[in-house]
Amino acid sequence: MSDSPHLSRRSLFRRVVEGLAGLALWRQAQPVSAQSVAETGPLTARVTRPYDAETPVREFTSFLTPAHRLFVRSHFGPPPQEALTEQNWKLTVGGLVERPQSFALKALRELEPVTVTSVLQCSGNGRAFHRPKVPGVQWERGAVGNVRWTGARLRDVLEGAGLRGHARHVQFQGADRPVVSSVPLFIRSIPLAKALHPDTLLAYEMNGRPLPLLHGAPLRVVTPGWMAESCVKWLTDITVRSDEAEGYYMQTAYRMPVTAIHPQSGLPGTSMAPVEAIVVKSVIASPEEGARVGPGPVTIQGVAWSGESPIAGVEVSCDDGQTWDSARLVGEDLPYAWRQWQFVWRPSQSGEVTIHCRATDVEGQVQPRVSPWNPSGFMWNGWDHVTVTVGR
Ligand SMILES: Nc1nc2c(c(=O)[nH]1)N[C@H]1C(S)=C(S)[C@@H](COP(=O)(O)O)O[C@H]1N2
Ligand SMILES: [Mo]
Repeated sequence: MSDSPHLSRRSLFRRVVEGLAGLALWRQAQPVSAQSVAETGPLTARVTRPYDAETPVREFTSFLTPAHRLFVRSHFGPPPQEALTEQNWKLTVGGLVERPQSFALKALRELEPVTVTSVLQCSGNGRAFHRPKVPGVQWERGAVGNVRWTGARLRDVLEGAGLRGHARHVQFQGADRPVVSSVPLFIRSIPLAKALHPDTLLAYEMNGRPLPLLHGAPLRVVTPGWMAESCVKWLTDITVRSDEAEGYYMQTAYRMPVTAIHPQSGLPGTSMAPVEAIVVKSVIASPEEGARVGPGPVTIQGVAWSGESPIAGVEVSCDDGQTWDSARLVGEDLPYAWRQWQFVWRPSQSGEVTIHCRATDVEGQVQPRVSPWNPSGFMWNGWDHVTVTVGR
């Protein structure tokens, strides 16, 4: 494919350009100059320290999201570089295993490599659209991307260490640390079934190149089809446990009410479950909000995804959801990846028009007009829309 020798000149050039852009982003991501990324970078910054930034949706006209265009999110920012060098970094596997062990990156690269293309999406993507408003990073539509990950199977590492009988959850910790030591570490766990799934990876590459620092170099967890909070970056410790990880980031944060709740009712007695699978969702990448289009045919395009379930269809409405037309699903169709779609619209009148889209997956889940409200503003998947002006 892109590694074919016939393309080598062009792809080499592209790699150099992307590499430089990545390097610039990586350098600017150091706390001192995060501000300049906010002003000049290809992403829209939401928080500058640590650097949290989302992808402008016009980038979602391509199947893969390049590393330097992928949204960036972390609680404390990347660890110091020294912690991640070849000499200093290692992965430790312990807890309920027969043979606790540690790995250099080279040893992990010697295990059978697996490549999986999957959506990475922050649970807070779309938080800005919940009403009443919810505090937290005000992500709009771009805290998501589609990436080709390569790494070792987590299962191969766990089986190599030998699971003990009461192993039920697998806990992850990275090398990043809060500025103040009283703040809890970002520690997460996933149930054993997901950890042993052959598509769950310890990834060292994205889109065919080593992970950049901002995205978790040298190693991160990738749980295809699940929300990005399980995808722990700068991974250093795997601990097999009989129960879920303790601490704020597993027991308090990233949990959702199991039943719908009313914003005023509060939470007493509501049972809360960890966010896991991604829910069905689509966005319009083109035309952009506020664009002038037509008056001839207009190609509306975007992407749709639904965690562990394939997309069955995407529909478009130009009359506020009264009538819907089916879009055409195009491009690559891979499990866990997003699906591109297109619809050729022939506007019947000029002036302002709001275009909506909604996706359905093969399980029959349909993107709702508005997502259920929840106190952390997670998992927004309401119909997407852009308002355009038809005419000259
Ligand atoms: N070590 C570590 N891993 C982490 C986080 C973090 O703060 N520390 N943040 C998580 C969250 S909230 C998200 S949305 C994703 C973002 O991944 P990205 O920056 O590669 O897009 O990383 C996850 N992994
Ligand atoms: Mo997130």
